[in-house]
Amino acid sequence: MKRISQLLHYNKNITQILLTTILITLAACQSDDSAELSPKKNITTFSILNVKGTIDTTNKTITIELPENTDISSLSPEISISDKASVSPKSGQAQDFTNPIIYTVTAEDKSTQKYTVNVSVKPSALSSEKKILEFSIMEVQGTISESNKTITLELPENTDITALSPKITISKKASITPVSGETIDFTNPMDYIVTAEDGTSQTYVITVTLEENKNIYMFTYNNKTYEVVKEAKTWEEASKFAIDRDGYLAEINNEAENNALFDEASKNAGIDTSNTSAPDGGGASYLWLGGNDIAEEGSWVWNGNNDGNATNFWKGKSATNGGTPIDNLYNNWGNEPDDYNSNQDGLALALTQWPLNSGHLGKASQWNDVNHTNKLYFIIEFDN
Ligand SMILES: [Ca+2]
Ligand SMILES: [Ca+2]
Ligand SMILES: [Ca+2]
Repeated sequence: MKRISQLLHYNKNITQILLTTILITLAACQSDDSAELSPKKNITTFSILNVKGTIDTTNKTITIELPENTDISSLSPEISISDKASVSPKSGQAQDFTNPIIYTVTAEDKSTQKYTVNVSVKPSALSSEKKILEFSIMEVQGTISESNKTITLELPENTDITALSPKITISKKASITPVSGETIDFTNPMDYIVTAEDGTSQTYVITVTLEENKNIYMFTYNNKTYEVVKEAKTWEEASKFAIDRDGYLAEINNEAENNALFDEASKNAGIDTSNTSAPDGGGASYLWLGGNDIAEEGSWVWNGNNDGNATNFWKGKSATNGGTPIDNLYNNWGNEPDDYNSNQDGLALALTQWPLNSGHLGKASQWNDVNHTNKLYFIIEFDN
């Protein structure tokens, strides 16, 4: 009997142990079920155009700065999140990031976490470019030396250098003073200042020169400068041309000067005599000198700068017809002047005899009065 009761007691203990085991196991099973659903809901990486965002895990914000000039109105981020979580909007889905966007991560256990994503664009740096890229005047391109910061231009010889309007191209976002198109006096080299967007500046020096006139033959005699101008002009036009060059039509004061000018003009100046002939001077070739009797017939004056302030050197027609020098001043008229057809008022130095075929009226190096509206080459004299 005692053995039976012992056995029963034993059985009761086993039953208790079994029950306890089952309960524990059940409880354990229950707690294992809830542990399987993950609460994790982090964004672990967030990048746009390969630029990684900075994730603030405390404030749940993400900031990204994209390269300057990036269009942020439609960008597709690459997003990594916690295992078993999901994110909305999805990774790879294009968004307009003009304003902050909220991304919601949902954990496996359905709990959620919001992240605010702020995208900004790097401000474009201020340009330091300050170059003159092109500089032209009247379609002539200047030669730019970037190392010396100089620009040189050579313009046609008759250009008025005192009022020119350059066309200028400069670096983007830069400015220039004086501005393109402004009328400038280039008599002296001119400073142009280019200022970059960032405020730095540099100065270019522009030098404008005029082409040499290939029609001018220059020589010196007795320490004075002369020019033979191989452009056919009336006496007045020739005088104006001489004045514009700060000279005057040559005034011959003695035989040596006459010989020197004739020699240079006939031997060295390269004149094609057929281009400077006077029909009313026997068809011969001539060069204008500074004398005329325009103001008063028969009153010959040296007035090479045509200012009316003249030196009277001859009165009347040829010597054989009663003409006389004034104050013993030099002349080389020969048989002239004759005021042929009553309209010969300009003094010309003959390069050939006249008339051209016979020469019975005059010879090369002598003077003749011819119509002052003839178009002839001329000689300029300069006071040094
Ligand atoms: Ca002289
Ligand atoms: Ca005359
Ligand atoms: Ca004559």
